[in-house]
Amino acid sequence: SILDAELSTGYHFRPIKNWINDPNAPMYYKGWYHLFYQYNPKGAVWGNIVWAHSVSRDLINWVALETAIQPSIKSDKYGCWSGSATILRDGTPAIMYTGIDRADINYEVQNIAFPKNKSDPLLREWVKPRGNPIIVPEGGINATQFRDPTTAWYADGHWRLLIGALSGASRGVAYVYRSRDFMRWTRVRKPLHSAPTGMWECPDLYPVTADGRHRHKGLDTSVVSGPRVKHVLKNSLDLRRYDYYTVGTYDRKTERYVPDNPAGDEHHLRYDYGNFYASKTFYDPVKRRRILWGWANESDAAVDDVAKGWAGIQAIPRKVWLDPSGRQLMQWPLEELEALRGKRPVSIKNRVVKRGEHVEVTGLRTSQADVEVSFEVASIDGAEALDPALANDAQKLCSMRGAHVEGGVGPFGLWVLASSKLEEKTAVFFRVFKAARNINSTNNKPVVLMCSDPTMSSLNPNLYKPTFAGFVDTDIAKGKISLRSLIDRSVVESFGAGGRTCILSRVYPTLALGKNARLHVFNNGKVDIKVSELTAWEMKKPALMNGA
Ligand code: DQQ
Repeated sequence: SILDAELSTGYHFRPIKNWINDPNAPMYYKGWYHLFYQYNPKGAVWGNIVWAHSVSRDLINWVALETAIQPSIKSDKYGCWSGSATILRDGTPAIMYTGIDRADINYEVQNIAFPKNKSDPLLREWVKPRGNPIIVPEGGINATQFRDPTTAWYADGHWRLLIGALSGASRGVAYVYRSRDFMRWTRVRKPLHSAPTGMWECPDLYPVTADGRHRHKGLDTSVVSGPRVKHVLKNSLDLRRYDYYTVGTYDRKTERYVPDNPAGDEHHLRYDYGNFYASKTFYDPVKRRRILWGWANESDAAVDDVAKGWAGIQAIPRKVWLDPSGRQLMQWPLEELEALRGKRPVSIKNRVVKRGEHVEVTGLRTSQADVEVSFEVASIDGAEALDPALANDAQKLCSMRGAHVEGGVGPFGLWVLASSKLEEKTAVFFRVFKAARNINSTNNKPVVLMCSDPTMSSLNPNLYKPTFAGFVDTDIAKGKISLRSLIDRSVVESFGAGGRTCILSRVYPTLALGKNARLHVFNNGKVDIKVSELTAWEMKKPALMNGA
């Protein structure tokens, strides 16, 4: 229907039809970026999983190729689940993935595949050598919760990789496997790390540098030590459906990982506080950066997905690096995306937004837009007190104090995908609390909350409209905070404070579509705020955007 077309994302990667989920084996090879992903060739719901494959020269325009990996051997007969690519020392890319080899239960084994023709930069055809599966669950491992091999790293004559698992009823585990030849793998007895969080899907372990001068540079996964090298361990929590990470130290002698913050596993730093799951990074040798891909599911009803014929998108690929504080990562949409910005941005400068006021940004279409705004807060004296019981529960705090609940300093931010009479609008905003003790702060720093509140996003009553929120580790007492939102019809992907806190929401307006979608700056706090600068660009569609 017309409505479906109006909700189809334009510059976020998505399939033309059918279901997609996890990004798999992202890599760069001979001039091309490769993205594989979990795909159901038969419908818009999860099932019949194969690896679809698209390639790009610029990470913006994508060309769909034929299915790369599909059930064809005994050890992947019932599904080709998630996995990763490793570029071997002679330049050959290898893919390791989880195969399901039984019809009755999800019995999980790990398989390997190689390109049929290494000189084809598009890597169209993949072959599964004899000897698969190459890793099977043994030694008491729960075979139904044993999947998603990572990119391997090489040191001291050995390759290592991780496999996500569940131990007992509730312990998430990342097992280390080692190999000399990439074919015969042995498990290291003690896992790399574990925590009482439930199953760890799609683990990811990679180095980052704390060296101030090279901070933005990514490191190849095999860089395991060196001056100021830290590691990030990310896990996808099956129970809670989000990706969390810690920053810590990896010791290749003991094959253990220790988070810097002893409470790290409970503190739940997240890549994204919204709809973002089963993500994976890779090292881009061309621009020497680490790139993060993540899947955003639909949040309409499954019947709507079947009706519109497709479900699932990939978030805009993000560059990730370590914040100078060393406490967390920073994320920013790849600079390549800026090529899609229209030629005539609209901008606003030094505009005070008073208590209860909202200012419409006119002069462009904002159903597909990129908006960057910096706010100034003259004083935080009028900030609300933070209820200590909610001091570490951003989501609850935001669901109780949504965009319409007047505060002291904030809520202020953007209404995106707003209808002309504002019956529909998605609020992306900040709310400032008086200095208090919370995840990011000792008593002497004001607490900043970032929210994405979709409760008013649609008049359609049959939608899941969760409020998403995270705290922002920034010093608002300095008086400034920035926000960037990528709006793409049914996606609002936002980056707070230069990429310290990110939130992706899926929304399904019924009125705020196409040219009827409006953009406003709002302030529902008691204290005036100032938009020091806002720039909004219409976003063009990439010339080629082909999922399968
Ligand atoms: N999706 C894959 C699994 C993975 C899960 C199956 C995460 O390999 O654990 O489609 O979304």
